[in-house]
Amino acid sequence: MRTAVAALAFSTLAAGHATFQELWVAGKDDASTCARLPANNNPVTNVGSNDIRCNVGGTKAASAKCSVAAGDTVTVEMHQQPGDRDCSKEALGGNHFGPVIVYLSKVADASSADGSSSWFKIFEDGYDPATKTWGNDKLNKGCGKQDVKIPADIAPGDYLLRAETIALHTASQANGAQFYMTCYQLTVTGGGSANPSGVKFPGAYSANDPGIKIDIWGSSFTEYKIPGPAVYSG
Ligand SMILES: [Cu+2]
Repeated sequence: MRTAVAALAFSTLAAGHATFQELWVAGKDDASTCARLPANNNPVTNVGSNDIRCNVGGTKAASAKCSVAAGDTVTVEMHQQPGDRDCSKEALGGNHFGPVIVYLSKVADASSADGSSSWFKIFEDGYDPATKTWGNDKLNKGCGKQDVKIPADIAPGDYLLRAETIALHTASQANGAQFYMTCYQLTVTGGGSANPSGVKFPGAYSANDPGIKIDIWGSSFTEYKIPGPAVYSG
């Protein structure tokens, strides 16, 4: 949400909205080859919908799976418009403040998995009250990119990686939080035998979670509780 005038002017263009659309593996740009690109850049707002798994259109297979060694770092990349990686533009538009969260789910085949399997969290960045910085402020400063370490001890095989940011600027209203997520198709090599327990989508989030229904603008806002389970770091 921007000013009223801007909101009117840009309402049909979904101003500020964005999608995670590229993936880097250990510093190599795999572009969008393994990203299940969402149908558009609008948010999901119903945490009880299956769209909360991999976004609208997110059951459609990507063209490939990205191969990543357990213990390596991947980088998810978000932009407002498909294929527009211009670093002078904000990744997610003004005021869409909120956390960045990343999950993995072990699946039989990352090309056909529907996201109904269980998800464990491998990264989260919420809000730093000392600097008043949100996780997605860092996306905006860093050309839409967020580094995430794949745990070194997880079992090899196919996974879906679910990258998410939640915009909280209107989250004081019921169902006002905006969820932006993309699933990436991975094949993890090496690793160990860990198979971390996880959560289901829908189910992991409730519309009334303190990190989902929240007024981030009021004077009572001082800290932020990131929704979902604890991070599994291996
Ligand atoms: Cu918005």
